[in-house]
Amino acid sequence: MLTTTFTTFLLTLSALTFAAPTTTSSDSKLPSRSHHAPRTTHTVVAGRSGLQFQPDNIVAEPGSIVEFHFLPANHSVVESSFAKPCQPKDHSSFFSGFFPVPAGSGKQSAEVFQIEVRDKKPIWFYCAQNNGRHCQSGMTGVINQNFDNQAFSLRAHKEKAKGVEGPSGVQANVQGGWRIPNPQPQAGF
Ligand SMILES: *[C@@H]1O[C@H](CO)[C@@H](O)[C@H](O)[C@H]1NC(C)=O
Ligand SMILES: [Cu+2]
Repeated sequence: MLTTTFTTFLLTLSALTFAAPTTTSSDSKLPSRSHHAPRTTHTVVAGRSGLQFQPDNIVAEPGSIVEFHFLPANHSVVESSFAKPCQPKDHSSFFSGFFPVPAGSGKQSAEVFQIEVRDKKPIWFYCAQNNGRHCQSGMTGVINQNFDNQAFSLRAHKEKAKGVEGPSGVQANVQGGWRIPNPQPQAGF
């Protein structure tokens, strides 16, 4: 009798375990989306047609996602300020890490880096690859530029970046976003 009850208990337990919702590893790194409408995702490609992000001037609503894809050879994305290109804005600036992709492979990185846009303030970013001085050579961009003030335009920022003499800075660790398996490996080609 006792054994039967115990067996029933175990069966119930395993049924419950089975019924528990499963999450994929990529979902588990993202904030819960269950009570929101699907988010808009803006795709940005690093390294297509040379040292640039495409697009490099993005308008994105708060709550949307910007998803960086990386083509050959070895790019990254870091948040900077307008005034100091090629350097992390502060200790909390996002950093994707580097994405080495063999040149001529016809592929993009197996992972992407996503950030969430939290408000309408401009977000400046650059690639921190010093081998070839990517930031100084044009690999900078902005989300939600202030179009009313040309003193703070992407063009003005790129001019400043050209003049940066020292190397670009990185953060110690990947932070400020989600490095996840590439959900759209054809995006950007
Ligand atoms: C990619 O670039 C980073 C930064 O320059 C470097 O540390 C890393 O070794 C590079 N990886 C490859 C595979 O070239
Ligand atoms: Cu780069």
